[in-house]
Amino acid sequence: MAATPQFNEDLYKPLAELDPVVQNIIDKETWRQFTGLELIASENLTSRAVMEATGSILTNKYSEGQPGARYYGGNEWIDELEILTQQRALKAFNLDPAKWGVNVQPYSGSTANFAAYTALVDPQDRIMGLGLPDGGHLTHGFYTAKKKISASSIYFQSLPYGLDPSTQLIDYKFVHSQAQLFKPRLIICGASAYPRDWDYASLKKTCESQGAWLLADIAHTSGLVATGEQSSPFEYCDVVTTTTHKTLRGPRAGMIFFRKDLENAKDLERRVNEAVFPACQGGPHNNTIAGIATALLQAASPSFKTYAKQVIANAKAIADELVKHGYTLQTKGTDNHLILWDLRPNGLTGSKVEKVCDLVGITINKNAVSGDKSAQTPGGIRLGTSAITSRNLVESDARIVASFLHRAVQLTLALQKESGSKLVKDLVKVALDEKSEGSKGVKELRKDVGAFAMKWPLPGVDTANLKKPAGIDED
Ligand code: DSN
Repeated sequence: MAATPQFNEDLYKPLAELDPVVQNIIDKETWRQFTGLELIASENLTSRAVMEATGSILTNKYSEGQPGARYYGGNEWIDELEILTQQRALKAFNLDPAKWGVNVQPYSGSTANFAAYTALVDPQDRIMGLGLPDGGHLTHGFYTAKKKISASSIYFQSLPYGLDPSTQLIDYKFVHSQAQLFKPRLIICGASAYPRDWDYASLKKTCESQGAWLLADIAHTSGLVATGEQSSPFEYCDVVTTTTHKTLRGPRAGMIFFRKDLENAKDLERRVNEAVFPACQGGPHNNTIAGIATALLQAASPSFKTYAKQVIANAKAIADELVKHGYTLQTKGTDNHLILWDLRPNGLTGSKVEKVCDLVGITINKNAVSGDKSAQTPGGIRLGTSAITSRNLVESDARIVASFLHRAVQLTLALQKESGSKLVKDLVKVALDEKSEGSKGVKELRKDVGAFAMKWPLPGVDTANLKKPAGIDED
């Protein structure tokens, strides 16, 4: 082996030696994930194998184009990888390759959605999606009275639909009547914060009445759809987008499925592929595509079906416990991996509870609940069970998690009272003040959450030998 010249020596050093600052940040984040409870509904803990694939040498390669038709040489093995990933994607969702195709190049769910819209409709065409305050995603056409927020409302005319306020379920009749007036070219279904399943058949009828495309964004539920735990959109939709890192438990990326059995099938396939590249993206991230392939192999396994069932059972167990404590859940419970908790009846905002949960090692996010006016100070929080289920928790453990959440909410109320203020920053000041009553409660709960969380493994991490890294100052 030829000697390494000095100008290249850095290329061969491990991260910890070359860049201890970044290594320390990774170590601190590992510690946070190990010692805390991850309840963000859009997150999960991917496998060791997926992390090995995403951290691989495949990151070096450019492969703009499609397998067999690239703009760069040297893509023999990348072609094999991308074709394998496509095959596994169709298999994981039980799709016939004669009827469905898939593009596995999108960098994320947002870019997958924008590419899908680019493929299906023209600029300034009319689209309808579930409104953000009702649980929809930003990319489904969100805007406010003052501002077009998402590119999907900047480049298209968007009319959001919403929930029936009495049931907090999608009001399909209202969607239908709105569509008769608005005449959209595309209806988007799927959500970021909706605890129930979808009636794709009803939306298909609405689309047929207008000659509109039907697109399902199953980013949140794709792992549950693949395992048959949520109904499948593939029977009714023309295009289905998803992320790969939520309930599907892969690396951070997206996919677009498109029908191949329509009259203009070839055209749709070409439009989707060209919308991804060259319209919206450059070179695919091949290391990530390898991670998707591995995650899809796992998602097609019998153990993943058991995992998906457990995700839902855990969400139901937490929901039941919270209802027993007298709390208000949107739609009174859940059928999937997430829970929307309305804190307004308790006199709290989602921001306050999110902050206190952060202080005690429970990671959640504030979320709008039905009737909320502002996404900045929403009245609820969103919880999800994908990540804790990846750490092996079952229902009896999920009930303990619910008891921590109950304590966190009661603590938030006590801190609010002690601070004598409605402002989050005043509440945090009290929580961090060594002399306050509230700070004792914070410390106690942090200790209990930490002791509980550290009993569970963290995929890809040798937790038995994990040491608290420098820069973490808690006991
Ligand atoms: N940010 C994701 C979520 O939390 O639902 C979607 O992009």
